[in-house]
Amino acid sequence: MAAGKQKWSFVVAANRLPVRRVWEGDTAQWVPSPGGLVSALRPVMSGNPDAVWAGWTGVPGPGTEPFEVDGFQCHPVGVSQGELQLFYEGFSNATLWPLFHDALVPPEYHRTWWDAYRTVNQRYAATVADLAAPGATVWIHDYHLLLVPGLLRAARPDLRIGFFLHIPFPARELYIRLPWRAEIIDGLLGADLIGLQTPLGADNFCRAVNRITGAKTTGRVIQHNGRTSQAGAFPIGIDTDRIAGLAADPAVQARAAEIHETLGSPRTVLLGVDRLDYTKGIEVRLRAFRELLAEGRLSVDDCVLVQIAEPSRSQVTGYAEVRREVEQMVGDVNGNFGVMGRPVVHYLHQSQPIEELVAMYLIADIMLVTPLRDGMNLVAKEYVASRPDNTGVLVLSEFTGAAQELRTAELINPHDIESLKTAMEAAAHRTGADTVPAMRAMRRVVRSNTAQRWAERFLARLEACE
Ligand code: GDG
Repeated sequence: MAAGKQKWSFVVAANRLPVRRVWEGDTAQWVPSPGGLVSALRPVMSGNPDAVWAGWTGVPGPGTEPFEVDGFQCHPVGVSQGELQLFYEGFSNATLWPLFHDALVPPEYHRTWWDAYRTVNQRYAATVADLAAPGATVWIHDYHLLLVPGLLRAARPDLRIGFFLHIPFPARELYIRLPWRAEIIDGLLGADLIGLQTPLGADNFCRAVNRITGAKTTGRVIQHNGRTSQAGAFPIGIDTDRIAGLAADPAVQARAAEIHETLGSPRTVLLGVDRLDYTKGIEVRLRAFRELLAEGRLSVDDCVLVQIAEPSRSQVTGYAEVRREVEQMVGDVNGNFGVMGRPVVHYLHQSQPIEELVAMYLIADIMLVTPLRDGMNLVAKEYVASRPDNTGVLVLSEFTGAAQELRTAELINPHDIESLKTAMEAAAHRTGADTVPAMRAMRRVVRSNTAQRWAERFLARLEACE
């Protein structure tokens, strides 16, 4: 059978395929993308002759022929340059992303963006409808594809459809600002199971459904239009073995020692690792650090802050501004407190290989995870998984999904700078041994809820849906 005509009993749809294009000289090849979703789905997808992944390649243009990478069957969905601006940068990242993150920047509502969003969602739904075998299981991911479950249900009532939202679902009062709130709820209710990162996300979703459709929801079971859907909390994990394996790798440990020396072998290393995004609270931690230095509560003689800010969505409203703000603050701290040849903040606006990130996790005495809002935050979990000696302090925002699980972190409210400063100062004065019980408890959590377990739990619940 030609690959394009094959029908599959398990179909995943996400904005991006699980691969990225890597160039070596003039030749390009596809390699598996790093990241939680790819690791989570590897056991059920890689080498499975009945599973296919539909998504965009990352290169604008029409969909190309299906291909295989590392055992993943990939079915490209085309997204044009114009759609990229309206559907991806526009509706997905300048309407839904800010609205679902508590409107930290004002969401923009444009009918042309919505039209493109609907068109691209229709294309995904048609692609999946064509790929799925009778009675197949389909798992759709994230805020780019909120309409797909409903469109797919209309075309293929025989399918078992799951949906997982990686970002928060906002409070009903915020959600109802969306001009297309009813269409989106209808889209999601095409799924048998709607997974959210946290119980709060699941409850917010049910309240929005109730307000918009009048549907009865009992214990997160929703009856609507003669169908039953369920919502549930499925906190995502990381590939713990992979991260722990890197942390135990002698080459990564040697690199960690090298970085520590390059930084001037400070007594305390504070670290932030984030996509450069206004939700991540990067400027909040820099401000707290600056004030602690100014007040003499931390000293440049023994403290260094490293901030990795992976470039992200530079074309989208709000991102250039947060970059300017962060970089201004880095310049300000270094200008005021740095010593010749020894900056106090080391800032990299560059993507780093995962080995380099783990080397940094290994030398970080204090990990700063201070988002104003975050669905989960995998960096917090990666840090914990990279601490085999059970030391280190995780300063963690209450407004992350991870805070629901990592209860022994130093939980802070990023809007309350004094509480953040107190937590950072206290962390800097703790000895390694003091930090062991809290870290050990977090390591148990991260080990028990891996990305693979998350996928198993979601899929088991989906299979159990009536
Ligand atoms: C969304 C939700 C949810 C970061 N910099 C580099 C790099 N990273 C990797 C980290 C981590 C991942 O990217 C970031 O994951 P987060 O969870 O922290 O954040 P989002 O990208 O916003 O992810 C979030 C997640 O989906 C999963 O459901 O937790 O709430 O917003 O794995 O290590 N990786 C590499 N170089 C970098 O410079 N290789």
